[in-house]
Amino acid sequence: MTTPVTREITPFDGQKPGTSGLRKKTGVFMLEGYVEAFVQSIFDAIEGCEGKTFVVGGDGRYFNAEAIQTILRMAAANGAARCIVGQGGLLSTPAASNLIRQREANGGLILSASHNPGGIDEDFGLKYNTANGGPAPESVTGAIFENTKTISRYVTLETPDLDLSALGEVAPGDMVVEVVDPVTDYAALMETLFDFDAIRALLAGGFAVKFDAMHAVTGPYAHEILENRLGAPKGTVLNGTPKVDFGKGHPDPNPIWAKPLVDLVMSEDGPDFAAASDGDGDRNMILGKGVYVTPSDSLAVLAANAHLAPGYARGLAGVARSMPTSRAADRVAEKLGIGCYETPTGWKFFGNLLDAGKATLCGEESAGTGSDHVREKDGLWAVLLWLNVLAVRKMSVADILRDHWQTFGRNYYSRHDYEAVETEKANAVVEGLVAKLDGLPGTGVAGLTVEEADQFAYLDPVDGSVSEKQGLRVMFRGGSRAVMRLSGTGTEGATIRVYLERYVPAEGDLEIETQQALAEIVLAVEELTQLRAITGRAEPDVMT
Ligand code: VG1
Ligand code: CO
Repeated sequence: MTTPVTREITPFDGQKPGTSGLRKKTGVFMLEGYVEAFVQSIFDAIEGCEGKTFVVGGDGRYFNAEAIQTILRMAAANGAARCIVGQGGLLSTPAASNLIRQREANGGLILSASHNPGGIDEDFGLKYNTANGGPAPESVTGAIFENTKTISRYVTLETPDLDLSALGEVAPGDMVVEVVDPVTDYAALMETLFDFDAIRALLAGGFAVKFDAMHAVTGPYAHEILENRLGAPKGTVLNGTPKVDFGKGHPDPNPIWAKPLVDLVMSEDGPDFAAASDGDGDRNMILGKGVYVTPSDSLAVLAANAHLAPGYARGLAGVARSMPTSRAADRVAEKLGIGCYETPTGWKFFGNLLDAGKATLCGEESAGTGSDHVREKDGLWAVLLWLNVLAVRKMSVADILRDHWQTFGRNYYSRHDYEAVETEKANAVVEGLVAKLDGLPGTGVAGLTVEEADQFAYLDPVDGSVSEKQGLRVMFRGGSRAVMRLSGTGTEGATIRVYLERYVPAEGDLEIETQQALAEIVLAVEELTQLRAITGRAEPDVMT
């Protein structure tokens, strides 16, 4: 039946979008009516679907295929004109962002819980992106959440599942579903930004590369771009076939979850360059022979070298980073004489800066880097920009890093995560520090002196909107800093993130082991927050 039917429904608690859309245990998303309640709340928040075009796709995790069918039926019943869907329901987050922009769609629904594990007992997620290709801003996610509290009906069709395995158009009701190759348009965009000939020559000269797709969505993209178009040998892409459970791993490109790749580059005969991406393809980890590049350093190095790639040859308008990201990029922006912006965590805050032409490159300490080519962070894009820079500078990754530090100084940096902490305890840690902030400036902690302490609030320079309570900052004399905030992407208890940074100028010691360089700040954080005492955790679960 292609006549829309209206079904009654009662609201679900907690359908509140977090840092990047709604994330819950897969079993929660599978509750009868759960996806429907959230999707109808989205459609109502954007004033309906009549005549609109949406891009729909996901990272291929468990329940991706079923949720897409639900969304397509509802979009058709709500009057949408067209949905552009990746073949097999697959689209990386940056590729979805690109399609929204290229096809001038009204928005997109992206199914992903990103770096969180997938499977029936793991995590699922859904987020809405607006017409600029970027994650919906807080005004929209707020309206969606308000709708979820009172939703009483949804509209759908009673049609069988569509076959999304073949390219072409199908029509459930009056809406056209266009199944597209998920890779083609994205790969074409990459060719406009980078010097593929130079990268091809680098690879042909024996420069060895490994890319770990972590059994997630970037596999097909990396096979096509790195192996087919750039001529890297077969086997360059590891774990390149997307699996619904990501091979039971955490598709999180960091030294913990991508340890085999890190071990490989640290070995005698390891590759010259290696990288990994996450579940939905928007994150990246960069490694060189013998070195791990922190995401904060990666942003700074890319900002300093982007002009070497054709797409950025005109130079950068500005650089933006999330507040917890190290201030290494700020030093580059200062030297280049370009704008520098500090935003709250989450890519949605970069959208206005990119749209207004204020920032060209953006980055987050959580392995996210991107540019104004789309409105999401982009894992493979970062890999290609690095390769382009390496092809032009003809230096090793380690030498490029060393050269960078010798020019700008080094921002030693690490993030310590305490995961699945009981919510009450996590709140007690945060509230304890909040209560102290005002009295901290001028006091001594674990041998350091506090210069400033505050709760970060962001005034968007483009639309004037204000976002408060975006993390606690303690700045120490000499340029060190500790930041603390609670994660907005977890699905179990609370995750406390502690971000540690220490600046050493170019003439100082640039070769200290990172955790050792930050040890004093760790002690200061404990003295200030009693985090480990309150949570009973002796160690962080993850250090990146
Ligand atoms: C985390 C990261 C943040 C990132 C977000 C979404 O958020 O810290 O930098 O933008 O994940 O990335 P939180 O609130 O857990 O710290 V992804 O690749 O999960 O879409
Ligand atoms: Co992601």
